[in-house]
Amino acid sequence: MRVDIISIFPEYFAPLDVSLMGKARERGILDIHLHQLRDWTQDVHKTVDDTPYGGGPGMVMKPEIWGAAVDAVIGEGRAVSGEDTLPRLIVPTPSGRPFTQEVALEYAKEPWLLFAPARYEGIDSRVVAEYGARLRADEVSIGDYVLAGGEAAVLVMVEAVGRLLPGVLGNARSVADDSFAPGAMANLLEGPVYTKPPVWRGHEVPEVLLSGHHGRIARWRRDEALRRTLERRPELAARFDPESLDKHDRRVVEEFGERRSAAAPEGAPGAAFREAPEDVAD
Ligand code: JAH
Repeated sequence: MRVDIISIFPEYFAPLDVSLMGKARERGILDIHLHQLRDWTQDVHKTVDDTPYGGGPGMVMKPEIWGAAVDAVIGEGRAVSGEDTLPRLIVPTPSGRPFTQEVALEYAKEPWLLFAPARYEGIDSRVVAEYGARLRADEVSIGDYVLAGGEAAVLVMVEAVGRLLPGVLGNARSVADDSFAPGAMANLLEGPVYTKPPVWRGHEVPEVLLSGHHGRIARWRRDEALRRTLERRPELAARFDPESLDKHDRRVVEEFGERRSAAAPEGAPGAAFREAPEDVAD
């Protein structure tokens, strides 16, 4: 996969030389091209921003600079990747569509991604309007918080997508077992994990994991994943597909609900939030 990143801080992406992403690049699975946005400015000050129309605080990134940069990168890549190849354009912004494991899987199928992280108050909205009509352009959010710029969000997305590319993870570790992966793990958090020693500072590893009984271990892990999801992410648990819950799963969900109602009566603070999972688990 080819990945281009246009930023006023290309040095921000040094972490992509490290660990799994560094290996993927050495192996040629991930071909990352960094570009300095200021290379496409025309003035001595290399200005990339201007005051917002309509007033208000902060500065907005100028459309002409981004237009020249994106055009140049598209032209450069087409020469390499083939005449009719266009990248998927991805612009991180807190007002974007949520970036999820599903989106990561979709991006992992693309031959070419072009990331455009902004600084200041963002990029003039006509840039996404322009490229949205010429290629697929997505404004995406990695979570409900505001960063100082889109670069950190690009690092997150490149890592989430990069680890899904064939040959990046060893065969031993399947992405199908990830939390949020479609199928058996859809909407399920992973449960607790342990390694040696069997007792550490008085904390024991759950006995079932030492039993060697693979069936019981798999069942215990699924119970823990269900309970943890109900506890920490009731809005995910509310989307458990009843079809994907077996009899034992349904009992785990039911018992969790009973313990909850016993601990705090209906109407207690937070009751609505807590009881969301019961809507579908019945
Ligand atoms: C902040 C440009 N979803 C996280 C996220 C993504 C991008 C930005 N902030 C948060 C951001 C300032 C300028 C983008």
